Amino acid sequence: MDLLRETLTSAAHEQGFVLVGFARLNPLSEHEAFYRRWLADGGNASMTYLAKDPELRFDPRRLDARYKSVVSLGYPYAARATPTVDWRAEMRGRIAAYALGRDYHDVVKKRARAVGDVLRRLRPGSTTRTYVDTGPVFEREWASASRIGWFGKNTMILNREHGSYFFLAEIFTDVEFDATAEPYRDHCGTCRRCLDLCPTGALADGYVMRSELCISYQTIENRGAIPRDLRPKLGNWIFGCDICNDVCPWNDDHASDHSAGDLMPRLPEMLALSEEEFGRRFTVSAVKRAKRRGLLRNVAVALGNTRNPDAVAPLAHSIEAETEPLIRSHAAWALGEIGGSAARRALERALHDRDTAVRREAAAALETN
Ligand code: B12
Repeated sequence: MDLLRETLTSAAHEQGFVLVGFARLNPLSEHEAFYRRWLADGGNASMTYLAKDPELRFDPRRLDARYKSVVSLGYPYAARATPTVDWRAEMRGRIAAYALGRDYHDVVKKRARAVGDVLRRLRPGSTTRTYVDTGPVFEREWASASRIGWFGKNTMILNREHGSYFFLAEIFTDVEFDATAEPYRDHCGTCRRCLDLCPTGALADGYVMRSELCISYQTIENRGAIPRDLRPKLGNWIFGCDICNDVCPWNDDHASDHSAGDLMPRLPEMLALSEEEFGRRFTVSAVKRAKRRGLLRNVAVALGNTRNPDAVAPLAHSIEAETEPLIRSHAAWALGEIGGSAARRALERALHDRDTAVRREAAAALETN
């Protein structure tokens, strides 16, 4: 390894990155047909930004013709073992491990920029631009081209030592670097655990992820109603999902024990969060992306999935007091899942709600009770 790479790699390690790789910024033509087909089949669901600027995604040099290489970085985060609490009895939701603590967009970007600063100091006059989930960039393609891991069947970049619990960051630069060592071999083999154990069947053979079926998509990116047939399959996930990472054998040694706490917040308290409380609690967290209305919609669904009669009171109260129809309509669905006379009474009141979607959900829920 030449001195520049070596120094930059140490600088990245100092910033907490465990994976560092280099690649030429050659246009990504190999998977263009795959991506266009994925979009045409609606793989991106409502994430229309993914269909924008495909030419920039395939060739970052169109962003800036000076770019010649990419430095790909992997920043680890702690996988969380599922606490051994009965989430139905205790009425606890579950938040994806990546969203605990400070928003990674801020943390990782700052650290990646610091690595870019080192590069510009070592090569005066050079240019760098850093991405962490923030631009028209196929981050996993560059990670794979930079050989920091392989593109797994769960569509994550996997590394033998670090599993898949790491974020990706890229530094595009006009400094010339060749690709790191040998291509990273695929180690998924015949394993299909992620495909078979995804509760919604969001992953298909051939590295295909159908976003509209992904729990992560539904709980974070979907701004509207969650399709009814998917709701029971969401279990207690209220922001993101870790299943296709948790079940991966390459992550076996990474889960640390963790108490319920932030990982599994109590659902009744979450359903009662005001806009101000939501802001205070999640302002530095990635969870703010779902906004209060999205998060509390998910909380209502998870409360329904507990099938716990103790969830009736908070759900009935939400239908009375909540101003957001999206949350009230999902609370009505949840009451239908739990059933019983108190739930029915609340649903009968909801038949007179001022919002049609809420009335429709209440009527549908009463039909099954
Ligand atoms: C949109 C998005 C999502 C969507 C769609 C997910 C998806 N699989 O595409 C949703 C909301 C569902 C999502 C969920 C999650 N995401 Co996300 N997401 C993104 C985002 C912003 C864009 C991804 C994208 O362009 N998707 C479209 C697909 C088609 O693109 P792609 O797979 O990268 O594209 C190429 C490959 O498919 C390739 N290809 C096809 N076949 C093959 C075969 C081989 C061998 C190779 C090498 C390539 C290849 O061709 C495509 C075109 O070139 C990226 C950040 C970024 N800008 O890249 C983060 C990112 C992928 N997400 C990330 C994370 C952490 C998650 C979650 C784990 C969060 C959570 N716990 O809930 C889940 C995991 C779900 C999953 N299995 O993907 C990390 C992944 C880190 C890693 N180690 O791989 C990223 C990179 C963010 C980051 N900076 O760290 N995400």
